[in-house]
Amino acid sequence: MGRLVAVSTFILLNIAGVASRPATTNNAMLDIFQLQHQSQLAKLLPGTFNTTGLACPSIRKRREWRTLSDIEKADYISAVKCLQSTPVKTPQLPQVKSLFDQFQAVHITVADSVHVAVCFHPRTTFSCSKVLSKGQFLPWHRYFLQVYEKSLRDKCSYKGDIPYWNWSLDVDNGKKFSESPLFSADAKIGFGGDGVRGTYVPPEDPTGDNRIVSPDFYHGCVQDGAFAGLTLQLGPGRNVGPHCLTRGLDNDVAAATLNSNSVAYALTMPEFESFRTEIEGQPVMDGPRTHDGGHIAIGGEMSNFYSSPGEPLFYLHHAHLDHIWWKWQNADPEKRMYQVTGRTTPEDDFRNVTLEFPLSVGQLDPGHGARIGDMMNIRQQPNCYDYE
Ligand SMILES: *[C@@H]1O[C@H](CO)[C@@H](O)[C@H](O)[C@H]1NC(C)=O
Ligand SMILES: *[C@@H]1O[C@H](CO)[C@@H](O)[C@H](O)[C@H]1NC(C)=O
Ligand SMILES: *[C@@H]1O[C@H](CO)[C@@H](O)[C@H](O)[C@H]1NC(C)=O
Ligand SMILES: [Cu+2]
Repeated sequence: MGRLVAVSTFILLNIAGVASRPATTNNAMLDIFQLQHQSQLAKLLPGTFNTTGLACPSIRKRREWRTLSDIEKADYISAVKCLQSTPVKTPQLPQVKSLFDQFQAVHITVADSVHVAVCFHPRTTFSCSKVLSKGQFLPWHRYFLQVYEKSLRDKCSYKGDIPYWNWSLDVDNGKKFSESPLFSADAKIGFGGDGVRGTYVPPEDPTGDNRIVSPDFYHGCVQDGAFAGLTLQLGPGRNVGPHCLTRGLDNDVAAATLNSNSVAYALTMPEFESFRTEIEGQPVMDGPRTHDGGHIAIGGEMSNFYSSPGEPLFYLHHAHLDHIWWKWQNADPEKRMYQVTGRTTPEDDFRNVTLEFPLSVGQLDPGHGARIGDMMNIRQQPNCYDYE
């Protein structure tokens, strides 16, 4: 039950007391702090969409994983494997070897700007009482997922959409999360199961810079399913160096955070401000909620604040969060469709985000970018998708 108490790895504030282990030699810290600063990001964003609000020629439908046929599941998984072997011309970080790595690298680069603002970094100047999450969290991930979906289609001939994972189906009525069909060991249509104990030792993180909490979150390498033997170049945290995809499933965290009641409760929030914090979880909330609960329940790479997109399930988890946000928007579209709030930075002179606020996905969409306003209505351009 340790992961439900106070502070999770996903938003970890204080690393003191983590068991010491020999440092792994192939890991070196990346110094990317400069890039994370919002004013730097703004400079990288000359372009935005000019079609926002126009009607869509057609609207694609994202579907729940288990409603896909076995052929559709296999197509999705082979497209992801194709991303994992597609080279990139302009790597976001020098260690990037594939387009799949590139997505992870971009998330590592911007995580401090798009997730919670936390006082963990030794070079930050604001005080630890300013632990507040950022308004761009949901819109940024909406953009990131669409860029991922476009890469699957444009570079890997995928014809479908990103599936979403309604994990409530796996935890309601006393079911065990670890028995979800998504963790199937099938090499064509399964994402594989828990990490195998004794196959992985997480790197040391004495300063807490990488937010690797405890070896308990890293049971070991995933050794079955379609991603058995996957080698990641980035992570965990901002460490770099080849390592396996890790997991550490936790049924208790899943049961507590991913059930239908938790989602229904979030949907009762009257304002974007309370909705987004209820979804995102710690450290604004006193314990994990659906967003961080899903990250923590899968554990391993997925539980890491920076490097979580190294976990192929990241995209299905975030698609469902996007789905829930869309449900919330649609419950009162007049008021909620374009409602955004939340700090832009943790400093005292913060602004709330506005619809003009820039979102960057770095080298995944160089010289371009989106504004929050471009991402609000998924049934209009430039988005053109919906959920069923
Ligand atoms: C958007 O910009 C592109 C070029 O940047 C241009 O070709 C296109 O016509 C513009 N569309 C609209 C609706 O203004
Ligand atoms: C997810 O599944 C639960 C449990 O069956 C269901 O109640 C809920 O409506 C589903 N969520 C969405 C957003 O479709
Ligand atoms: C930001 O938005 C919140 C929630 O709507 C509001 O209470 C607060 O006054 C706003 N702060 C600033 C600086 O605009
Ligand atoms: Cu994220």
